[in-house]
Amino acid sequence: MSEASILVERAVGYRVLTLNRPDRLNAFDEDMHGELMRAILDAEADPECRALLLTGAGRGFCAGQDLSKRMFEPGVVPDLSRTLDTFYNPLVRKLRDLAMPIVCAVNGVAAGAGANIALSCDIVLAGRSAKFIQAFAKIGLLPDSGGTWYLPRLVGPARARGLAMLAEPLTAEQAEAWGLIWKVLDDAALMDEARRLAAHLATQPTIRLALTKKALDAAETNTLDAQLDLERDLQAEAGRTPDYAEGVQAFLGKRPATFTGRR
Ligand code: LHQ
Repeated sequence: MSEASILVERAVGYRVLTLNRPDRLNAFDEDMHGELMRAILDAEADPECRALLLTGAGRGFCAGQDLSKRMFEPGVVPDLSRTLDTFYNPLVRKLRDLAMPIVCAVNGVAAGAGANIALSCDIVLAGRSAKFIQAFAKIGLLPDSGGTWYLPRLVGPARARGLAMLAEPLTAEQAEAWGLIWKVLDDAALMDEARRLAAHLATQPTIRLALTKKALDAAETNTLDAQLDLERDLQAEAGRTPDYAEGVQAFLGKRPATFTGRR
C-alpha cells in the first residue's frame, strides 16, 4: 500500500494535517488533493476538533502543482480551468469558510499554489529558512489559488506586482516585515509554537473565531456601512452563544474562562 499523502494527527482540541510527498516538496497531485479535502471534512465533522494546523513533511512546505504529472501531449491543449475548478478553488474556499481557525506552519519553501494555500490559512507562521515564491511566472502562468486576491491586500499593489511578475523568492523574514504572514520563528521553534497556538485557539470561543473569519473576508468588498450592519448581525450571533455568557461571567468572577465552542 502506498504511503498516505496527508498525515493526520489528532491532538487534544485540534488536528495536525501534514502534506506528505516530501520527495516532491509536497507538490499536489490529485490523490493528495482528495486526501486533504477528506481530512478537512473529517475534522469539520468532529465536534471535538476546534482548530487545524497545516504543515509539510520534510524540507519543504509545498511546491504547488506536481508538474511531473503535467506531460504535454502533441495536439492537446491543456485545460487548467478544470484543475482549478475541481481541486484548488474548492480547497481555498474550504480553508477560508471553515468554521474553525487554521494555523499554517510553513516549514520550508512554499511555491506556486503552495504559497497561496498557506496564505489561505488564518495564522501563518514560517520557519526562518522558509521562502515564498509566486513561481507561476516561471512556467508561463499567473498566480492562482487566491494569489491575485491575497497579494495586493496583504502587501500592497506594488509589491504584489513584483512578486507575481518576477517570481523572486521572498524570505520568511521579509514576508513578516511586509505583512504577508503573522510571524517568523527559528526553524527549531516553529512546530512547538504552531502547536501551542493551535492548542490555544482550540480552547477559545470557536463560533466567535468563525464569525471573525467571515467578517474579515466580507470587509474586503463591503462599504463601512455594510460592514457595520454585518458586524451587528454577527455580533448578535456571537452574543447568543454560551461562550459569550461564560466570558463575561469569568471576567466578573476574576477567573479564567472555559469556552466550549458550542452553540
Ligand atoms: C517538484 C516540484 C513540483 C514536481 C519540486 N512538481 N516536482 C494550478 C493549475 C493547474 C496547473 C498548474 O499549476 C497550478 C498551480 C501551481 O502551483 S503552478 C506552480 C507549480 N510549481 C512550481 O512551478 C514550482 C516548481 N519548483 C521549483 O521551482 C523548485 O523546486 C523550488 C523553488 C520550489 C525548490 O527548489 P529547490 O529547493 O532547489 O528544490 P528542487 O528544485 O531540487 O526540488 C526537489 C525535488 O522536488 C526535485 O526532484 P528530484 O527528483 O530532482 O530530487 C524536484 O523536481 C521536485 N519538485 N517542485 N512542483
